[in-house]
Amino acid sequence: MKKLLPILLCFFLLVGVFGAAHAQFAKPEFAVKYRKSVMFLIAQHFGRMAAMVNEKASYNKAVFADNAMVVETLSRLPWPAFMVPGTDKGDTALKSSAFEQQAKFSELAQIFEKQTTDLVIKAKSGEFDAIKTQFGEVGKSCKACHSQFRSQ
Ligand code: ASC
Repeated sequence: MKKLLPILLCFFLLVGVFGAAHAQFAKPEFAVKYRKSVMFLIAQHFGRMAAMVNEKASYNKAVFADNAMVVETLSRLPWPAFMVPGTDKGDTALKSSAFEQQAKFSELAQIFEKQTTDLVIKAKSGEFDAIKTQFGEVGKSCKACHSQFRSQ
């Protein structure tokens, strides 16, 4: 047992480091489904805000803020699901380069998260011009990651 202990410790440490992302999903396909589901929801709520920003729907402070809070919450969710080995193949737009540039990937993810938090702050102020500007910043942070790591 004394000899086994360091081996076991090493094993759990390695699983902890490399297995962290995919340990959250029973199957790799679930990770793909999970991140697509989150991105679908983000796009739905982003679209509802876009309609108000583009004056295709009337601006309602509470409704806008609710959507902004939903996007802020969702923005925290999908990242581990992108880092599951092997899920850059098949029915996904994820570029393999995301695995090689994990630091860049997570930097862009964190910028997006921060921009969504700033949008919530602006949304609660109800200042439409500031909201519009910040909504644009959120959009830019979506694009920055998509243009680098999404193939379509
Ligand atoms: C969306 C969506 C994107 C982003 C992007 C923001 O709703 O599907 O890819 O927003 O257009 O710039």
